[in-house]
Amino acid sequence: MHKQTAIVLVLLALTASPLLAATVSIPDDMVGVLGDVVTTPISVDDATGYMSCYFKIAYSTDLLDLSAEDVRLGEVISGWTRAEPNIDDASGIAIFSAYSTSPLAKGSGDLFELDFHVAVDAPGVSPLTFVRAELDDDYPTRDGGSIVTAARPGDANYDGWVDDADASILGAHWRMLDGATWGDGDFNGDHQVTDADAAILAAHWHEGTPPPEGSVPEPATTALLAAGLMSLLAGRFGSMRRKRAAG
Ligand SMILES: [Ca+2]
Ligand SMILES: [Ca+2]
Repeated sequence: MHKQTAIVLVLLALTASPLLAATVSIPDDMVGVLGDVVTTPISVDDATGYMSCYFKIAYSTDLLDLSAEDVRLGEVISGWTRAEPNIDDASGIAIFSAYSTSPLAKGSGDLFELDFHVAVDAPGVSPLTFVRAELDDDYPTRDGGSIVTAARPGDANYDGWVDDADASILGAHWRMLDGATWGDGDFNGDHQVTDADAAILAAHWHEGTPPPEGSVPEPATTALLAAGLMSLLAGRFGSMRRKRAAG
């Protein structure tokens, strides 16, 4: 093949190929506290030039509840018109969309934010997946095989029971000051494992349902760890009191 012919063929192929598709995504592995709200962003890497978006997502209604007013426009499309969401509470399907009369000048960030209400007393895991996603007439790449875990405060290992196993996890990540997750012992979502998280764990000590026989720890270990946790907290609050008294 002549070099010129090859170049022409490559140019033709490039002209015929569609623009690189945008990617829409749901964060991986979110944790919602029982009885609380877990806000789920639906983000896009680049929706520049688009004038509408449409989403259909699936979730478990055993764990998560969503109403029309819980579907909010994200900052990327804050000026758009939101169509009334269609939420099927029986099957756990939510359909929502928005549109504008002018194309997006810049389009990276959150398109929507969904405020899921987590069940009060049903620890477990819900899938959260895209069934369909459209930007105008395009089908963006979908990055969202996500799950939402409904967890009891302090339950770092998600077994539905707050005990020394969770205290050990928290202890192992003690003073982790960056990038901490729920599974490390960060129960207040500040990405750090500190006394604030230890206080949450202590406040929910032995809440939930103990795991089946055989995985229950030795009482002595439990008492020892609980005592350690309490003295740690007492030390912390004691020093705060001393500082106040001194000042
Ligand atoms: Ca646990
Ligand atoms: Ca924390």
